[in-house]
Amino acid sequence: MPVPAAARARAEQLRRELNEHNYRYYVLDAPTVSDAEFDALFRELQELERHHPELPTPDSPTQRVGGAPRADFAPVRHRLPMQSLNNCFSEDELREFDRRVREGLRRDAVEYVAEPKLDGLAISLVYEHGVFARGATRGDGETGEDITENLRTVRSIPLRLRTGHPPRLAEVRGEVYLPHKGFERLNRQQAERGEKTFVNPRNAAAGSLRQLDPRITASRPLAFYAYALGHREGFQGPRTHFEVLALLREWGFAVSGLAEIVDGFDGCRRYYERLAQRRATLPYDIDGVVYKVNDIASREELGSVARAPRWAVAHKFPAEEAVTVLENVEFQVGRTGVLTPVARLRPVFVGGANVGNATLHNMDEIARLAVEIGDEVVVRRAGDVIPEIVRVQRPGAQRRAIRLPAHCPVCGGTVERAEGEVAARCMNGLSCRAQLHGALLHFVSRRAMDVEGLGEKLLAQLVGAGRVSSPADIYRLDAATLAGLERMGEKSAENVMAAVGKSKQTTLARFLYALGIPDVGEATARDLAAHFGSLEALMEAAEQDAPTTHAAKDKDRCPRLRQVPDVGPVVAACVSHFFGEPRNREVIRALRDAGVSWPAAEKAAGGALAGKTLVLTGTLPGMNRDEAAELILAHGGTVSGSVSKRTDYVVAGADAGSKLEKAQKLGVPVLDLDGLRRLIG
Ligand code: 5U1
Repeated sequence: MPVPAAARARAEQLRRELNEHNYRYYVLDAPTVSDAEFDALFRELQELERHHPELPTPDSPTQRVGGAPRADFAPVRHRLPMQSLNNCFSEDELREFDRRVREGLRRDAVEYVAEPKLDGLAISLVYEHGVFARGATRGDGETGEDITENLRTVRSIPLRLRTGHPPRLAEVRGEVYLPHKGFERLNRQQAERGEKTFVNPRNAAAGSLRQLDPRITASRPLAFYAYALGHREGFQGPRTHFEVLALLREWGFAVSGLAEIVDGFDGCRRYYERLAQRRATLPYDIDGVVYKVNDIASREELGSVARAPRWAVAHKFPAEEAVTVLENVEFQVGRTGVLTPVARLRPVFVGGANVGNATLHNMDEIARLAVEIGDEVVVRRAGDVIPEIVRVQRPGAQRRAIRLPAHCPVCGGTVERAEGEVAARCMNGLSCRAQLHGALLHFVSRRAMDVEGLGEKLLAQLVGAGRVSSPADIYRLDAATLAGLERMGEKSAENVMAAVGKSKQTTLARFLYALGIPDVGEATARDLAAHFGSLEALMEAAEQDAPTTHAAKDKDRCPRLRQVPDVGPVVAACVSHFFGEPRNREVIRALRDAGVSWPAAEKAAGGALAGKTLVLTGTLPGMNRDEAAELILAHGGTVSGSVSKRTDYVVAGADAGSKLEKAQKLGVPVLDLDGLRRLIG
C-alpha cells in the first residue's frame, strides 16, 4: 500500500525537527526543547515508521538506536590513507619541526592551526550526497573496519550534512571519545550490573565502538569531534585548514572551539602553555596539542614521510610518572630471537591505566639505570606508549641483580650477545617456539603475505599441535586440520584456506618483507626488490657479499648489497647473513615449491622506468599509493614526494592539488594511471 502523502510529509518534518534538536543538544550544547518534548516527537516518528515500513530513511533519527547485531566487521579500504601524526615531546623538537617546515617551504615564517589532541579513536565518515553512508575505524591506515551501524548511534555525528548543496562525496575525519561525565556514568552502570569497569575513557570508547551489537554502542554516551576532510569528489574544499574547520562546523559537526591560528614556533609554544593550563578543566581527556600548517597547498608541497605528514605534529604533554616496586624481571623472546627484559611491577595507576609491566629495553639499559629486583622505581607512561622505568627511586633493602639468562627461557637454546651489539639473542632460530610464533605472525600479517583470518590464536594452536613449524607449512594446511581446531567451523576453515591460497600471489617486495630478515622493513624490502629485480639476483649478491672471517672494514663490507640506496653496512650484513643460512634457503625453496610466486619484474636497472623519477598525486582509480609506488619501483623507477625540475613524470589521480599545478608550471609531463601502464608497457 503506498504511503499517504500526509504521512510522508509529517515523517519528513519530524525527521528534520528531531535532527535539529539532536544538533542543538549534542553539538551546540544548547537545547531548545525539554527531554519530554523530544521523546514525544521521537515516538510519533517511530509510530509512523512502524505503520509504514517504507518510510524510514538512513538519516532518520530512529536509526540511531542500533540495528541487529553483526557477526563481524567487514574491512574497508580507505580511499586516502589515514595517516598518523609524528610526536614531539619537547620545545626543541617543536622548534626542529618548525625549522623543517620553513625549510621545506623556503619561507621565513609559517602560519599554523593549533588544536587540542583528544585522546579518543580516529575514524572516517563518508557522506554521499550529504547523507551518512559509511563509517570506519582507522585500522592500519590503509584498511579499517566498517563500523557504520555503530557510528550511526553517536548523536553528535550528523546523519545528513546541514547544507542545501552537499558534495557528491565527502569524507570527514575526526575522533570519537567519551567525555568525563559519560565515562563516570558508564562505569557506575557497569559496576551496578556487576560488569567490568573501564580503566580510562579511551578504552571505554574503543570497547564501545567495537561492539558487534550496535544497541550496546547506542547506550554508551560517545561523542565525536571533526578535524579534517579526507577523500572528496565533486568539490575542491577550502584553501586553509581553519576554513576546513569552519566548513565542518557549518555542516553540523562538533569542532573544537579551542582551535586557533598561531604564528610560527613562538605562537605554537604559547598555545601549548595556555592549553596545558586549561587541560584539567576540560570535560574530556586530551594528551597534547596538534599543530598543522594552515595553508593546504603548502601541505601538498611538504608531503609525507613513512605514513605521517610533514606538515603536522602532535606535541604531547609530559608523560605521567608514578613510584612502584620492581618485583621481578622476565625475558621475552621476539621473532628475531632478541631477548627483551620485561619488568614485572607491583601494579600502579599511571597515565590513565593500571600498569603491571614495563620494558627495560636491554641489558645496557639495566646497567645504565643500575636497577635491581626489589628496588623502588619510577615508572612513566604516556598514552599509547609502552610504559618504561625511568630511574631508581630507592634501592630495595634486599635487592637482587638482574642477570641475562644463559639459555633461552622458551626453548632452552644458547643465548649470545655478539660483540658490539646491544641485543642478546636466542640462537635457536625457528626451532625456538617463541621465534617461530613471532615469525609466523609477521609472515601472515597484512603488509607481508596478508593471510586474512590466520591470527595469533589460530597460529598458536597450529604451532602447539606441531602442524606448523615453518612458514612453508602454512601452504601445506588442509581444511580438515583447520576445522578440527578450537573455535573453528568448516566455514571458517574454508575461509582461511581461501586466504592462504590467495596469498600465494604476491610481490617480491612483500615476500622479502615477510621473510622477517632482521633490520629489513617494508621500505628496504621494496628497495631490494627494485634494485635486484629478482630473488635469484638478490641471493647471488648476498652470497658474493658473505662476510669473511678476516673482518673487513665496515665501508668495504657487502659491496653489492650496499649499492642499494639507503642500505648501510648493518642492513647489508643482515641480508647477507640471512641468505647464507641453509635453513632460510630451505624455507624459501619450500615456499616457492608450494606455489608462492610474484610477477617477474625486469631487473630494475633495465626496467622501463630505469633512471626516471616519478611523483604520485591525487587518488588513483583502484590502486593505493603503496601499490603504485611498488609498480614504479618494480620497473626501475624512483618515487619522489615533491615535484621539481628533475621530476620526469607526475602521475595524477582524482583531486590532485598543488603538485599537479607545479608540474604544469614546470612543464613536467603528467600521466594518469593508464598513461603510466602504457609507459611500462
Ligand atoms: N586534533 C587533531 N587530532 N588529530 C589526529 N587533529 C588531528 N589530525 C590527525 C590525527 C591523527 O591526522 C591528520 C594527519 C589529519
